[in-house]
Amino acid sequence: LGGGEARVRVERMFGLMDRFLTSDLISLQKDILDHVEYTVARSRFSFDDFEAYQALAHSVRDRLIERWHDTQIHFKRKDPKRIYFLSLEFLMGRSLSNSVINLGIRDQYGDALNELGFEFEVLAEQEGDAALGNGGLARLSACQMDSLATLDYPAWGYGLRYQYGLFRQVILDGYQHEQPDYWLNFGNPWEIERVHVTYPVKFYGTVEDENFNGGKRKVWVPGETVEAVAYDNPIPGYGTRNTITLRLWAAKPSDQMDMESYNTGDYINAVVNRQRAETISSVLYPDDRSYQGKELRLKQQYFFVSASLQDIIRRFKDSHSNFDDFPEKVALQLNDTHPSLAIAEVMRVLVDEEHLDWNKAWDFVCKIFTFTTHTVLPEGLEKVPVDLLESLLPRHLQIIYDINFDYIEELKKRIGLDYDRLSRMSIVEDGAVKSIRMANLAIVCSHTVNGVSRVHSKLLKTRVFKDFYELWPHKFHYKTNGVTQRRWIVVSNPSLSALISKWLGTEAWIRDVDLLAGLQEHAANADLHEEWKTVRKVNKMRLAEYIEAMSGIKVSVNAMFDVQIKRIHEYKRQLLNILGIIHRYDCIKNMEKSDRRKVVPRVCIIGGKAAPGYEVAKKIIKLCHAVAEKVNNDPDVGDLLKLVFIPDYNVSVAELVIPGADLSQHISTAGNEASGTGSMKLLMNGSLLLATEDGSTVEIIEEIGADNMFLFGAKMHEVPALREKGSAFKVPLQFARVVRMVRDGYFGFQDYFESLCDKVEVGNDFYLLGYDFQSYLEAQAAADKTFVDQEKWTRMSILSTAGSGRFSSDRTIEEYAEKTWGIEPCRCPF
Ligand code: B1N
Repeated sequence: LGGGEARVRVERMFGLMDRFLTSDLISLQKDILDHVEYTVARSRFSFDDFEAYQALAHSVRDRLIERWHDTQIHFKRKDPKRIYFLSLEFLMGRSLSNSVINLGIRDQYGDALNELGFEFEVLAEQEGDAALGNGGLARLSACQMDSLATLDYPAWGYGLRYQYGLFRQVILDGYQHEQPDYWLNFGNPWEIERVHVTYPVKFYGTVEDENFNGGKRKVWVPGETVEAVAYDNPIPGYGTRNTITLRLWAAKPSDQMDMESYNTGDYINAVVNRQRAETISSVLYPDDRSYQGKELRLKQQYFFVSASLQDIIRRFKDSHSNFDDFPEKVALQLNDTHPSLAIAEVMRVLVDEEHLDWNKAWDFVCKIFTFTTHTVLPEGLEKVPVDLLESLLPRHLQIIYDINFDYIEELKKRIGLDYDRLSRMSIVEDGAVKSIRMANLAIVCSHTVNGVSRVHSKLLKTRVFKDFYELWPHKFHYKTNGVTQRRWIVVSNPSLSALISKWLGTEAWIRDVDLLAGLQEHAANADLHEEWKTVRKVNKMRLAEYIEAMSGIKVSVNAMFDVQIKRIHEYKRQLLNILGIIHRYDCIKNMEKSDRRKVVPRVCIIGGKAAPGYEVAKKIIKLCHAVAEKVNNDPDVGDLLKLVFIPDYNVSVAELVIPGADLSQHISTAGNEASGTGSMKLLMNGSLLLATEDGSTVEIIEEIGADNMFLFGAKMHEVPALREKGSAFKVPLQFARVVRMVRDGYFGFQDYFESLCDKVEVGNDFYLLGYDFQSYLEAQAAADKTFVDQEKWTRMSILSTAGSGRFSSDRTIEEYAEKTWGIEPCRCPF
């Protein structure tokens, strides 16, 4: 084109593009209806709630995309140091409400829909959860993405786009059954498929020597190639234009796959075989503890790590002609050990493909990796069998061996020939099954190792990673977890949110959560008390409706709603809760009728999934149902006690349950919960905590005071000795009695529960239910007593919210940014 013609075209284009989508009533309505017609392809005169939701979601997505483009262009122009957050799990839940709130157009959408005859809340209910994770670790990643966006950090999240998220829990006759969560069935408006952002990921094959520059070098000749396709999920910040990327990878067959079979003419089989590639990203492993050394899991780990690193290095090379600035521009965060193959992969790419000198590459690795561990138990740490790694990733195994060799030589210089210690600290474990200790690899190669709460970090230093701490004390830190107040107050509890803003006189706490402390001065104000109680009651009514719709059980909102919601684990002690409920039931049954008036009515709510192969956890679920069956149908009990199991606990169920909880239980055996984040969400929402001094509860106590909650149980330092003692301490009679009731078949299913009862018998009671039972009952009694005094309860509730500021993921992320990653905000101009 001639110069003039080109200019006219460009001007014409800019003329058309020089506007952003506006969010006035008419524009929103027009956009929604356009999406009904052109995206969902329904007539604008005839569409249902789900179709309306889809259209609404697409109109929000358009607005997200604008900001997201601007942010990416801004990042590119500024070229700041970037943080890449690698995690195998993200538990995002729903996106609609969160997005419009962060974009600041929730009310506009509400009004626009009302005029069209729809209610925002009703349409929001149409959305399914994105459940690409198991529990706390995965939801933490999601909260941290929200904070990274809100605080304007140049961040990318990388993970896997599983086709099947965490299984759906269905309860039949009180037993858990698992059903696949094929969440993409109805499309996903919150992602953008990037058909052109694909990378080949290679597996298997051999390592060969190749002549190079007069010497030899190693080259990996892979045996199988799979294609990774990017799906981008824009993550909007609140009160900022910044919208960052969560990039999830899906596996697709590669054109390079099975060329051999095509050549030999076996066309049909070759096509069928191609489909196998997709299994890599097909399903999330539903077990959040035990590591089974399965090939598919390892393939998932390498698949997402390899694709992410190709993407990261490509982005770096786009604006840099050599690697000199690599550590100044790139920070790689390992969310637990799951992505730690990234270490070997960076070495391989830099040395084998970019031909950097080994020592230089190693120097980079040591500067860019940071590692956060979420585990307490040494047996929870991942170990990959060498045979498996050798067959799947032969070059990576060699690299890990080479790293280990250099490291052990260095170690010998530092600590001498203490072979026991050397072997404990080695990355390679020589045992019956020779394996790679992924945590050791991550610690050796990361410049910072973070725990997720102060006591967790202490356990890491004194027990789990003691040897490493003594060698490199400077590496060990902690960043106490946090949760985002945007989702956990503003989205899930709008009436509390409005109340807080009213009494603080500002909405600024939504970005600056420390301002919540301002509620303290009103904690005794009678007007606030009234409003606080009203909000809480309305939330309880909403929860009561849900309970009735789901289980047919009618509950009274005047009762105390006592909630325990989290994955089912022995160490989290849902069993202690159930045995406590049996005791309460037993007391009601045995008391004089006239005394029953004094009982504080309770609705005990338990929710959570058991890993499909975790028999004990599944028995706990069944026991809960068996006890509920008896208690809920006993006319002697009536409204004094109800037990409800909420099936299929997930993020959106949490959003409903948490605002309605009066009391919440966080009762793990001290020293077992690395942090715990559910407690923080409940605390923010004004629930009182009944808890052991474990994980982050210890820090919650510092913020709100021990007298503002109900604490009980053995302390962390007492637990090891108590376990040693075994049968030497006395178990209270009430405990023996409730266990006997279960054992004797009082709730039926005698044979089935026998092994569960064995687990808490004297001498066998690893999680110390018997030891803690007495003080547990006392804490429960204290909660009852306080509940009767509604003024005191309400004050404590207000002080819980007021004291929750420290547990925002904004604080966590700021600490990571400043102290661990060395990154700075990069705010997109409005
Ligand atoms: O991570 C949370 C903590 O608040 C919890 O205390 C902790 O239990 C949890 C393997 C895990 N630790 N380890 C896992 C998840 C998935 C998996 O495949 C382990 N999750 C935790 C956030 O720090």
